[in-house]
Amino acid sequence: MTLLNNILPEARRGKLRALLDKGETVRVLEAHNGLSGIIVNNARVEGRSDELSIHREFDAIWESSLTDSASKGHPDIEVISFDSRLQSINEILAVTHKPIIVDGDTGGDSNNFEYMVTKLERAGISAVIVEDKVFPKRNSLEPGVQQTLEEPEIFGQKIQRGKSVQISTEFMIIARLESLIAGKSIDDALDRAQIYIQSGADGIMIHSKEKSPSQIMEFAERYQEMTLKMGCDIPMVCVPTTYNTITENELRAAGFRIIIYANHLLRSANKAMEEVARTILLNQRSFEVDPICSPVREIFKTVGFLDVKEKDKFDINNKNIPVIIPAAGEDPVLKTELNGKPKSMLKIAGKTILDWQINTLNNNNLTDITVVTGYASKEMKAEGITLRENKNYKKGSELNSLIDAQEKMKSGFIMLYSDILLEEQILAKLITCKEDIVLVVDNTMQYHGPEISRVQDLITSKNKHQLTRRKISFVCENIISKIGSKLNPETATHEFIGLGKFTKTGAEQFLQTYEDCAKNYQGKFQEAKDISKLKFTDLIQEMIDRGYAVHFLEIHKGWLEIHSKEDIKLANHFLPNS
Ligand code: SPV
Ligand code: MG
Repeated sequence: MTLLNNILPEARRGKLRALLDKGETVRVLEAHNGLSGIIVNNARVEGRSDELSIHREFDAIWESSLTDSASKGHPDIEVISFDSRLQSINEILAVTHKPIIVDGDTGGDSNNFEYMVTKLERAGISAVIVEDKVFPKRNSLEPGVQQTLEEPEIFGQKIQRGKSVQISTEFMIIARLESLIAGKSIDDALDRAQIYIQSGADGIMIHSKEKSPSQIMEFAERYQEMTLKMGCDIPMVCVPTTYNTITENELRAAGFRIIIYANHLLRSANKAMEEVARTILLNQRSFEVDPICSPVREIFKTVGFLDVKEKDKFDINNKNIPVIIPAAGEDPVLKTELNGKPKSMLKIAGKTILDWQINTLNNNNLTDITVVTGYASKEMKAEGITLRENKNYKKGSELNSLIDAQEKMKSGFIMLYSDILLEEQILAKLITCKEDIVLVVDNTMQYHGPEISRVQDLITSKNKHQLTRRKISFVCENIISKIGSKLNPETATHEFIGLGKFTKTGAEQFLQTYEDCAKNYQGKFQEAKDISKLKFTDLIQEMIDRGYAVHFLEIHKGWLEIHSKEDIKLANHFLPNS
């Protein structure tokens, strides 16, 4: 259900009359449930056709008895109860804002019809079309069906009774002439039209199942002469299902004011569904039907699920902190393995690094993921993420890519390097940390010593690390005093794993420090040879130097980084093949 089309009954009901009063010809399309209602409501074509600029929409929705019954698997013989019809009508009302014309069938007897009018008017329906057949009617389109017409005086009284119970001046009761369907003459139809107008009908619908529009056109001409003589202007309605080569302009010229396409969304859906069912049976899989199916995401968009996803991000209970993965750089070491692709696209145990990361993040309910691309950005592919391109990735470092996504930082964020794989519990722990800036660091080096074979981002804990067996503390002492790749491994206490969390305040402090450095400094800065090459760890060190508290979350193993062929081998060994 989309909330975007929400409208109150009072605001919708009068829209049909207003259009007619403005002299517009009202174009109407059938809907039989909420989804088809949204489609009618939102459909539009814009652009140029035959040198003319066009903007077209449907003006109103037809709630058809044929398609409502058919979508419930029933014939159109008034066997679907009014309550069930009302259920479908309510579904459509809930997701649309355009005026709705309800197909009231025969309306039952006059008492039944009074209840129908009351309920429809209260719900915000603009008009009901009621046909002059005897209950229970048969659909009008099938040849060889016996059609029994009501006595015109009795039907006229039904219209009067309906008009007598409506409260607003906006609601319309349109009388539908079935003379031509029942094989009677145009004269019969005109005589009936006169009686129905005198009974208070707000509109007259003439129905025909001929392939040619000639009957309808003759009726229209004579109807206009008749109403002119009667001194009234009662709009004429048509349903060009069988005589469908005639254009809207021609019908308009003939005096029709409401044109109803009465069943086309259900018929098209039926055809597509049959084809899809047969094609799956033939191929014993669904791949072949994809081109004739809407993508699931399109349905999500139509029914408002994507709006819900957006709103969830700002929900007070939401722990869905935006995640930024700077992944723009070109990897100099794994060139052969990558074959022109970004490192995130490297496959480990059957899945790309990025897909592993998305999986881990999603399993922690982190779904707002932005990946900043640069090198071979067109090759970066994954579902359920937002991609941003940092065109200047060659000039800066991963910090520039991170800053590129700064609009995602406003309410706090998580930063994850693009080449690390980690166990889910590490993120789960990080999410619960309350401090403004928390970096995840590994303490393995305290047991095995530093690795000299590779460049590591190291940290030194502010409080001297004690290698005692047991320790307890009620104040958070995990504060970083030094961070960088050039720290003395002998005095460093931990390795930074490339994962950190910033609250709203932490993000503000981070961005302010960055802006100040970028604006006011030049040349060598922290470990960077030039301020333009400032790395994430350099900026963090600068923040520490300026007095901001940068905390760490200590872990022991549970993560891997992919920097070399050996790392790939190790990761393939540890991760389950997917
Ligand atoms: C409907 O759509 O249910 C109609 C129009 O009443 S018709 O099916 O042509 O009778
Ligand atoms: Mg009908």
